[in-house]
Amino acid sequence: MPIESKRPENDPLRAGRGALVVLAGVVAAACTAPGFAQSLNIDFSDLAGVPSNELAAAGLPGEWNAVSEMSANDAVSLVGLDGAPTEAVLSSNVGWTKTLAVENENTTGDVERLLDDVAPAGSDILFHWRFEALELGQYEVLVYAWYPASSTSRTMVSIDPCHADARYIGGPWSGGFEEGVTHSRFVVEFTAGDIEFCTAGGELGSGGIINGIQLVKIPTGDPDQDGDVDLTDFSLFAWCIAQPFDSPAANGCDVFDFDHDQDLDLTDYGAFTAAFTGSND
Ligand SMILES: [Ca+2]
Ligand SMILES: [Ca+2]
Ligand SMILES: [Ca+2]
Ligand SMILES: [Ca+2]
Repeated sequence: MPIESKRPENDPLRAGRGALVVLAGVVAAACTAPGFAQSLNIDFSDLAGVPSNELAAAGLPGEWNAVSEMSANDAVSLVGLDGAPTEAVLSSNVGWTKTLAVENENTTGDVERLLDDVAPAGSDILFHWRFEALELGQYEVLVYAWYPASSTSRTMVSIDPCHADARYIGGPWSGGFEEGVTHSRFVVEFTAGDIEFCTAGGELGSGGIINGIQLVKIPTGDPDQDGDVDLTDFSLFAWCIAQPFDSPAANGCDVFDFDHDQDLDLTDYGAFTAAFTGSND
């Protein structure tokens, strides 16, 4: 069931970090690294290239999984943003082996490597795309379905249940990634089973396409995933804030990076305290 969520505004207040690090030092020795957060980038087709890990698109920067063919219902293994293997897999109910590259004059570099090549995503039949073995939690699901050859073409994207809440993605290039034009954005809670979304042609008989997918795990402040944000979680926050700041994802600390700016600072601390519920026990 899709639910809405709101990100905190990006407002880095790095000046407060020193005090937090001191606090972190008190509890760091008692804690070990959590290994939770899980966000993923997927680029379909390497004909126009595969984006570098600098490209955030509408999600987060990091390694892009290159997927240039799929067999029906066969699971494709995925790496995380740090390039390390994850348990997560992607499958499609329809197999495909051919992809298409189309040069669009408005796109260059990493943007072109993501958008100027496409995989098929259904015509008047639905493609069911399924992520499994994800970590539990809330995710943004960003589905890129911008056809570089035509500003009038549309691809239907909908999320489970696959006939509800359909979006029709496409349109003239507006200078950057734009929800509704280059991609659709859904927020879903993953509790068990899978996250499934569907694609098809935007009009009966026309072909749908897909450029890529990003999953962005939404920070909860609850790394032990027991449904509360309490002092146990705080001790992990304190451990995390003492870690090198360029890699919260690598440490599994991005569960606390509420503003998704790849650091942990006073902004994230403020969001953490706002999320604090106390123990459920
Ligand atoms: Ca590509
Ligand atoms: Ca281009
Ligand atoms: Ca907790
Ligand atoms: Ca942050």
